[in-house]
Amino acid sequence: MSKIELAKPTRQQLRWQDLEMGMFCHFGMNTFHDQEWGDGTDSPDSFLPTSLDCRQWARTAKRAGFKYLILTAKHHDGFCLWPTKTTDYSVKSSPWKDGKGDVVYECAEACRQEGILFGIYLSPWDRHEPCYSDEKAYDDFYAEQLTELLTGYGPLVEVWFDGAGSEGREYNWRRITDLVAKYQPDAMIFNMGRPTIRWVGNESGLAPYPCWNTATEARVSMFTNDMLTWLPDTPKWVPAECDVPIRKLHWFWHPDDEKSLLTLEELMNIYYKSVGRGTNLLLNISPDRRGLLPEADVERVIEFGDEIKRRFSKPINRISGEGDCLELEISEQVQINHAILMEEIAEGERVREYVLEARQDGKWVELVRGSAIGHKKIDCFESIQTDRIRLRVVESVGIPLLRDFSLYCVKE
Ligand code: FUL
Repeated sequence: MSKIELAKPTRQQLRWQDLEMGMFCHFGMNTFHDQEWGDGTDSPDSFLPTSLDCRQWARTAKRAGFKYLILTAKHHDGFCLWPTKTTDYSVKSSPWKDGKGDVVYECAEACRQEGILFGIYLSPWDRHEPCYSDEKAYDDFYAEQLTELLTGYGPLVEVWFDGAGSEGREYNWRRITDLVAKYQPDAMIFNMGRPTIRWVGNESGLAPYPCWNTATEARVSMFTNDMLTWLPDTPKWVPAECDVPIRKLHWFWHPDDEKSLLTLEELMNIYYKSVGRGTNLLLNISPDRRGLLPEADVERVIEFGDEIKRRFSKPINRISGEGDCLELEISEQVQINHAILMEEIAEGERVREYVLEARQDGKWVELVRGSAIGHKKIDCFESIQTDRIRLRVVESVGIPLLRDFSLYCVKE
């Protein structure tokens, strides 16, 4: 039999995929100006959170079941949340803590104390920095900023490179991603240069189905022709991350904006279509002008975390195993309406098509037919009474290896 060459994740990608849920925090100059994309002219004088508490951000993230938090160290306006040596346009020039504060440090520390992982977003597009128009000079500037962040704040789980505003611009991606590999070899690289994880393609938090870990989008979704020449460096295994703000279309905090808060139902729909389709979910919750996550958002996101737990923390039964057919027997007749499937992805994504069936009146009844399983697939179907259910893999590459096959009965 010929050996099967399947794409496989790295140890770091495996760890990251197991995290499943991250919290994004957009905070900075925009927070104080009721805007999403500052043009880089707002005065540092306006950066004055009155009671900033990163512990509250990290505590909320942890309480709601998030395993990592990513902070916008610098957004497109160029204002830096850490006292960088590269520019005066930072917290150093603000009245907050008399210019002696460091939001990145406080946030990294808070995450460590709460036991969640920390990552950073550093916008390549910089609307403030005068040297931005000089590609070579700005590459140096950006590399220095990135090095400060990669070396000064402990282990990072992810570095988020945003493509917005950079259409047509050529950065030295090899140099940039080499820095991440050198200083933070365990960090995921989001979507640029030599990405190890990819953008799902929308900001609604919704993955298509199937969403294969080996999709080729990451190799073609870049912004310049030059970057295309780097794309062969993209590994074959590139899992997707779904990002979405908890307040519709708003990444930064805005006054009187509670009406745009997503409902619990909308969040659950996002969960089923992101984590439930094998991707990570990165949900944005923005601190307000106090430097705190607003009470309404905190309440909603905790409700969200609790609802996930309510639905999926107590399986009726579960097994793991290998082969084309895995059967779960239950000692009595029960109602079920959900199944969770997880492949042992360390050995590649093997299942290509499957059917879930339940035994009823001596016959097997089809409940769901699917293609990808990958890290996780959550299937929801009409409630059925049964004591036997099976997963039949119709098509696979190599022997299917299931890490988890579990059943649930979710009550309204
Ligand atoms: C986009 C940005 O332009 C938004 O402001 C936000 O940062 C989002 C996550 O990515 O591309």
